[in-house]
Amino acid sequence: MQGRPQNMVCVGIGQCGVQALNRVWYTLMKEHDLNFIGEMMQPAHQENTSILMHFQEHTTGKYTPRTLFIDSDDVPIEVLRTGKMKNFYGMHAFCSGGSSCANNYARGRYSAGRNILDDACDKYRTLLEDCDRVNSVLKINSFQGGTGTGLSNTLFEQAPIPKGVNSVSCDVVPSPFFSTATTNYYNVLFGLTESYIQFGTHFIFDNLSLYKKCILEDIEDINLTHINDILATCISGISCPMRFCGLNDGSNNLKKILTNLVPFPNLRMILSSATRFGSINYPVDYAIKSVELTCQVFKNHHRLCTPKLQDGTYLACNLQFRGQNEKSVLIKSIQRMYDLYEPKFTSWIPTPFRISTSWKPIVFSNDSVFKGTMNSCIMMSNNTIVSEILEIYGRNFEMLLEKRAFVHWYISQGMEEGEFAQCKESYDIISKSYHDVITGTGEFAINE
Ligand SMILES: Nc1nc2c(ncn2[C@@H]2O[C@H](COP(=O)(O)OP(=O)(O)OP(=O)(O)O)[C@@H](O)[C@H]2O)c(=O)[nH]1
Ligand SMILES: [Mg+2]
Repeated sequence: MQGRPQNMVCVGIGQCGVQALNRVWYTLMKEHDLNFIGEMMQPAHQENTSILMHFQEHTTGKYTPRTLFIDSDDVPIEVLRTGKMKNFYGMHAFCSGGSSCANNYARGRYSAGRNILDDACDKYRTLLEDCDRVNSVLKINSFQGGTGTGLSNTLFEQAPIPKGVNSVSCDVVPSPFFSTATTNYYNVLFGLTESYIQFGTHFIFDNLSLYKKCILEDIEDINLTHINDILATCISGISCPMRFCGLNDGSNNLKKILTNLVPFPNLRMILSSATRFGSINYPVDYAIKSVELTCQVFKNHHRLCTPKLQDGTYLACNLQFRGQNEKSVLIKSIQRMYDLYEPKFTSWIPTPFRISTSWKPIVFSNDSVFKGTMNSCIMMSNNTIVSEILEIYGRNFEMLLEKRAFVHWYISQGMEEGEFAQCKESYDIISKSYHDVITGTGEFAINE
């Protein structure tokens, strides 16, 4: 990284957002060789200013994360406030209230969430002001509870992302086949439609796929920390090519990655797949051939979100190689993968691949079951198969709404009934964009 370093601010909202972001910081701490009080362990080894992307440097020589953890419920925040990382974060990194939003978007937007909104806005604005050159805002939340959806939407409405700043929303969405709450489908539609206006790109994950990925990595007694470690690797990986650039990749920046992934403004949901986290059964120093790595990441079972990518059409694809990989071989690897698997790519984007490399292999904190590997690959792709889950969410929302099931809980927190229909209308526009690109109709019609 050259010149003035660019800064990224990370915000976790709701229990899922808070816990997943915590694991992201474990990863970043390890990547930048910091200890639990934010001191660099071997300063001589830190050869550039890349650390300033995620950390603020103090005259004492310590580094504090540019981050904010927000939850209307005090419990997940209290765990961090009193835990191992308490001195790492500092007290201004936390914002919590007295009660959860009980899986109700309206509580996050209009009632319980409001109690901590001012504090959250102030702390978020201060974070931005403390940046030397803010380049991006990244938020993590689940689209299932009331805080991650309702409070998140209000926060970024009150304190919008500054103009020109990249915005990435990392969303844990409900699996279409397994749900942890009956009101999920209201929350996901309300959360997504507003967040779509506020954030430029949405990276979509779901816990069922992450769970299956843990099984594939031979993890036993899988829990949320394992799932969050996989999430954390992918999320911290978004800024990795900028912090640990590959050969000839000095000009890597987030804008380039996002620009290449989003061909039309409404098609901005990104699906990820990843391979090789280094579970117990693999020797840590075993590097597999780049061609094998590239082929693996295109297989359905390495995806981190429910839709099967091979059933859809890829619009664009960013392959991020980490660790020991040689760029000249990577291009041949993609060609080989193409010949073997023939993934469907749209014909009207002639060069759909973007490769980014990072010399830093993926690492995990010492307490993780994952051990890291010599080389790995994360694929971020824009694929029309997203329409499959969008349709399921839309249908489930309609089914609930037809009977007005659970609606009274939302109304009792200050929501107007008309907001349900408005939300569905906005949602249908997003959903239709994906449908149109598949069928070649609407604004994507070729011969209209
Ligand atoms: N990946 C992951 N998912 C989580 C975690 N904690 C909760 N979830 C999932 O997130 C969904 C519920 O969202 P939460 O984040 O708990 O909800 P919230 O935003 O706190 O909202 P309220 O609790 O309703 O105020 C459920 O599907 C959980 O399984 C976590 O640490 N990691
Ligand atoms: Mg909660």
